[in-house]
Amino acid sequence: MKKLLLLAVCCIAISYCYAEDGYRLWLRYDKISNATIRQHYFQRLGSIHLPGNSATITLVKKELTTALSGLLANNIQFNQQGNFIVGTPSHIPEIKRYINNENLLALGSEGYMILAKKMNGNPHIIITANTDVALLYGVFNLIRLVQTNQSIDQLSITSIPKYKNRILNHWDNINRSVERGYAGISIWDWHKLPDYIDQRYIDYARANASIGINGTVLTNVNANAQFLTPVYLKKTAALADVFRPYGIKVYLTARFSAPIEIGGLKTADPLDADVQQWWKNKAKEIYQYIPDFGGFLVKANSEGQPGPQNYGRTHADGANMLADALAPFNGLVMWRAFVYDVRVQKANENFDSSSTVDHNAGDIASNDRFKQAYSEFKPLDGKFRNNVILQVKNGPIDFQPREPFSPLFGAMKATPLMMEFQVTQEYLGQATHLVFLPTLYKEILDADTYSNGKGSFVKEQLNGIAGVANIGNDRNWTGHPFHQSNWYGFGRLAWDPDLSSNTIAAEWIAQTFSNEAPFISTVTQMMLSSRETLVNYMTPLGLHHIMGNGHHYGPAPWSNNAPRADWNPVYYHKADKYGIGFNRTTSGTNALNQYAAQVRQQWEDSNSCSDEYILWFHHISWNHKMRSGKTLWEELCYRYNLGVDSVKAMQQQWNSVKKLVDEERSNQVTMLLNIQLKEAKWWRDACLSYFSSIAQLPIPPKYEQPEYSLEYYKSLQFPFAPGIGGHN
Ligand code: GCW
Repeated sequence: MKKLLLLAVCCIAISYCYAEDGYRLWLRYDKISNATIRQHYFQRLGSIHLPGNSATITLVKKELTTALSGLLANNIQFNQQGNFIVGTPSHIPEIKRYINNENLLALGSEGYMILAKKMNGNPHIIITANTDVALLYGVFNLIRLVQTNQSIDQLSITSIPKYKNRILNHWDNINRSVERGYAGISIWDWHKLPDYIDQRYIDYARANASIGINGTVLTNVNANAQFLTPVYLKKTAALADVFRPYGIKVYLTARFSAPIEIGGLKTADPLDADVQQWWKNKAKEIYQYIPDFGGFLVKANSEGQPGPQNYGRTHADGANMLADALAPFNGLVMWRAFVYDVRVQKANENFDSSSTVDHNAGDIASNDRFKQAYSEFKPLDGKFRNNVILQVKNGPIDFQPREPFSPLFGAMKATPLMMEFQVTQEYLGQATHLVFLPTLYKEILDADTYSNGKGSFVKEQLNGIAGVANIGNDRNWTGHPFHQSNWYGFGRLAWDPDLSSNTIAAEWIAQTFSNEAPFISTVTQMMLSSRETLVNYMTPLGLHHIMGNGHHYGPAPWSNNAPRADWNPVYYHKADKYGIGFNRTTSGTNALNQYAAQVRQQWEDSNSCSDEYILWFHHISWNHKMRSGKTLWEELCYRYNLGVDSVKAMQQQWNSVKKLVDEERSNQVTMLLNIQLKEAKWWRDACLSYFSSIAQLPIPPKYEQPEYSLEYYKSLQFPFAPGIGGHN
């Protein structure tokens, strides 16, 4: 009996250890099944020369040991004769005999080279760089090549990040809730910090370093001034200590009214000498705790957050005050351009109407939130200190499934810009929809602003990229196993925006699931088409912002009772008996005028504007002839149904290959795809029922008809949907 019990315990323990719970992300180092391949890698990589003893070199050694001994199932050795050489030229001066000095200098502080070279007649693999952190990046690249079974015999890689700032933004609150987070609570356990260092912090840093992310904003942009008090600075310092050897800097969000809330001042006016001094002292204090503190991210005068406009000052006044405080320590201010009219905001009960509002937003008169960011920031171009970077969301409204690029890209010629993407899927199915976001990111990065003639791509106008994280304390970090690919893809594109979505998907699949070719090709197809599929069943043809109010979960195109007009779906689709869409041409709000002439031309005529953007810019009749020859109404019905059918196709694809992966994740994805199909139908049926009632046109009988009445869809309530903010 005892023996049996022991056996049972062992079995449970073994199955627990080997269950694929997703915690390892893409850093899975299981034995490569093919012995010949293993042997080949072992000959090249099994004996390593890795001099140095910095904290980072110690990590490099540990990562190489875990990765290679796992993948190659053999004992790795470190010795000076090793034919796998990892080191900076200062550690290994011999490297300079093989690599030209100019090429080495061009690597800067983060770039690296991986080369297969004959040294003294023998084949060697060399990873070199100018800093230890860059060596770590190179080592992760090499590990990826092994994980994905690539040949390493002819390696000649030079990799330098395109952007200096590659940063995750956590919208994590002090009570561990995560605004727009769908993967559990925050991984930052503020209560137990600074004394308790969760293993997650280390694995978080490893994962980020493996894809080149070099900064993290720990706290929500809807900020809490408490994070700037000594108690919390000590906690942040403990995290900074963990992240430092991985090349990751920490940043905090700065609440603009902190001088009042924690400093005892009467004002937070950026031109007030006491306020300026308060921030200078605060910066000095922060750098005593965290000598390499990255700086502040600020949301000001947006959605109820305080800011310089409360005192009749401009965004530049506010940003420059913080920049001056951080400048002596080389800190950066990332000032967000996600703003919309305070005058409208006065109608919102959450807004502090006692504050003085005197701001010059320019032509918001025609009442189009699309125009707000440009109207406020364009006049300030060139007025920011050089340690300020403007962080602009990818589109003019708010992380919708499809948006045109923000007109600020290309327009701010004298101000450094940073892209803000959302990795968390606030508007893209939240916790349960499989959507691969790199295709969305690339659509924006590759868009041509024509700001300096043809070929002025968005990606060429950036100094950094930020991604709103989708990470929580769920065992697998992101909830949906496929949402890991968006964290991964975000990091890879922040390093190299020229990578293709296909490459990113395929390498992620191989590292995360399986190297089997049929699995990779089928799942790559699922991922690459997933975003267009979602656009079709949620917001086809340029519809936007038609989701439920507050929680943003599910469809609510009928919704019209929010305290601000521009929080209501009806404001965005403007459906009426005649037609649908937002006229942003010269006969409408003229938002198109914020773009360069060539971009404007591309979209200003409803007969030539592409289907993707047509309802972003035009209010057109239900009978409008689309490119396909269908009427707009027919096209809308077709797209919604295409979206649903495409989810069914994804299910079939998954079913055809799921046996090639572990049961645990295979079942999770199957269940999630079932939810996705259910919700895709919900979106289709609710939206088409509603638009059909406005257009007074029936859904063609060839399509599946809505399962429930419009009243039923309208009646659905989700008071406990996850991710709602306001608990900061
Ligand atoms: O999309 C909206 C979100 C808010 C968020 C805001 C922002 C952090 O619904 O939750 O607040 O954007 O980006 O500031």
